[in-house]
Amino acid sequence: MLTLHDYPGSANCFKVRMLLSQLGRPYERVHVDIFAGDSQTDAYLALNPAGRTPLLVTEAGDPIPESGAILLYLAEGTPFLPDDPVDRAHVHAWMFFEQNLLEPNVGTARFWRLTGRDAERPEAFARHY
Ligand SMILES: N[C@@H](CCC(=O)N[C@@H](CS)C(=O)NCC(=O)O)C(=O)O
Repeated sequence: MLTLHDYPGSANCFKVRMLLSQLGRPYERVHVDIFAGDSQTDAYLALNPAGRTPLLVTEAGDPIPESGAILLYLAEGTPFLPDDPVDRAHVHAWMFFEQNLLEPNVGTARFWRLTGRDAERPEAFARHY
């Protein structure tokens, strides 16, 4: 079975959970408490040297870090990743846009709000361009 190493407040993890749900793929969810250091243990860093969530481990035991790489892996062979090169480029364009503009702004603010740390991070809620 697929295993998703996941932090609930993470927008990057949320994207992966959404696609798994859309695809109806069963998976085991492992809660990584990043504020308790779970993502910095030797065992976790052996799977993802960047020490970040999400991390997907395939049925064959291969670890895949980075939400975009995970989404592309899961979407392969499904209507979420079309074969036509232009259609596929549009999927990639949206994914780059999301990581460059949405994630650092909306995703980050969501993260600090959901983790109850928003008062410590006013810069995350300042106007961004
Ligand atoms: N580009 C990465 C970003 C991953 C990332 O920044 N994850 C955050 C949660 S949203 C994390 O695990 N932070 C823990 C830390 O920085 O120690 C992705 O899309 O997966």
